[in-house]
Amino acid sequence: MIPQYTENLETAALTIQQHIVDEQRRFPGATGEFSFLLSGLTLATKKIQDQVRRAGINNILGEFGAVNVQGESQQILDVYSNRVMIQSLSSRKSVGVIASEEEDEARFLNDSPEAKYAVIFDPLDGSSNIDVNVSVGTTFSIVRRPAGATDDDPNQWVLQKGAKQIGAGYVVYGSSTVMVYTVGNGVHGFTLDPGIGAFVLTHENIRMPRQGKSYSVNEAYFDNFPQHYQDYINHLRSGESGNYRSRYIGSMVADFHRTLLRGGIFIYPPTASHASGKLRLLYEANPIAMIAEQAGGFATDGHSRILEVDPKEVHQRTPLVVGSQHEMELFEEFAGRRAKASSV
Ligand code: P6P
Repeated sequence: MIPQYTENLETAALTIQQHIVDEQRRFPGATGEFSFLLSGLTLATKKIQDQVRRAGINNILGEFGAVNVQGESQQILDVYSNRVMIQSLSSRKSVGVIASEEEDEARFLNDSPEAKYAVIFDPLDGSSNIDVNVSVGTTFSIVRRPAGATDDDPNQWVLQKGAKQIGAGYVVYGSSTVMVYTVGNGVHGFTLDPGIGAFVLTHENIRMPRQGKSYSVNEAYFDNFPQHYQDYINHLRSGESGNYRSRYIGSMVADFHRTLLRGGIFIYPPTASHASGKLRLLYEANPIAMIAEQAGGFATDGHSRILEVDPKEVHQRTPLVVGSQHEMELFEEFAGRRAKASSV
């Protein structure tokens, strides 16, 4: 019996622009500027995916020949993606401030009176994987200009707890290009339809399964993990909580997207080379944490809820433990055992 291909015309035709307009209605007094902001992000990521998909053809692979503020060698696509994000957001007068993994500091983008949002993003996370055709991603976080913010310090706009985000999301450039976003009303996924050049609704109201079947961590650093991380991972390996398998792509957005859809846990612990974790709080952990919680999961830095961490600087790093309720509750138990052990 050949399964009949049945296109669900209703959802396939619902574009992200239409969805955003519907969601916009949740913001009292919003005048369409938030929708226009989000459309800037969808436009930018369509341009980025166009280059990512042709990276080996259009001679855009490899190193740019500069080092970013993180001390990491910038890939040509990092620089391109950053420019595209800034260019798209520059035409959104509601965006007053941007911060980017590829920019040394947060900066003002528009000084228009309508400027009320800051957008914080990693234009191309995992870009070193592109040369070997592994999925990469873009992450973004949107916050409102806080009351009392002055017009001379962009950090006042961006250094806010993740709980203050009014929107967050990512695009994973994988076997297909999928944008996942939330504005606090559930999590929704859209797949780019190359035929019409639009993101169309394919994953409405995503819910993270209560328990998954995989854990995701770079086991090469296992011996450097804090003890309770090692004990937790050994427990998952033991089969006592189920037959877990290990899945690790080395591209946070891809590893998290699998965790969001299938459940399980993604962990980037403190390591010898990154004692505070490798991932950045503002534009990697925070958007991922908002998505996870909106989908019924949870995210911590190993001790505290990610969305309650008070940022001190734009490129601040953090450990990240994010996943399904079951795996996260189990991790808390192991963290608690460590806390008890260290207090004796
Ligand atoms: P490691 C990619 O470089 C990245 O920032 C994340 O996307 C990914 O989760 C992590 O680093 C991988 O780091 O140390 O496992 O190679």
